[in-house]
Amino acid sequence: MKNIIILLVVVLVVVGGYVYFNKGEEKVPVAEVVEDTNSTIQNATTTQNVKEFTIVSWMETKDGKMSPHFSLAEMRVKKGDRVKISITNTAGTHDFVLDEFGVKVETPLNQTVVVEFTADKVGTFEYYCSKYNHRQLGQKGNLIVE
Ligand SMILES: [Cu+2]
Repeated sequence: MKNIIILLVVVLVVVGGYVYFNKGEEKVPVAEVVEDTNSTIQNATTTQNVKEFTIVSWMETKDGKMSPHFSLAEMRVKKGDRVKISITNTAGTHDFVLDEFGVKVETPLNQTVVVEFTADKVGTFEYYCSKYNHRQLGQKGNLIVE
């Protein structure tokens, strides 16, 4: 009789623990996957490095002269890397163009636009702003794929 009671208690603890554990597990939110500079994307066929860059574009006026800028003059990656660029326009009218990789995005004021592509060819490629004469005024930089 004593043994049966002990057995019942054990069963209750085990079942109770199991139910409690499952309940607890349901409450845990699914973790978001955050990629950092050196993380990798694993897919069915390849493992790809992700290179992340952050660029600010803005406009200054000095002595009545417009001076448009990108905050980054150079980005260096390896062939095959997945390139992720976040562009934030903090002043003026700008876009972001990288012809060789088919990138051309508007960058509305005070918004962050993310472009993503695979650097599938080696070389030095100029990115620039195509608004007005910004490119000629120096709003450009180089993506170097090694
Ligand atoms: Cu511009």
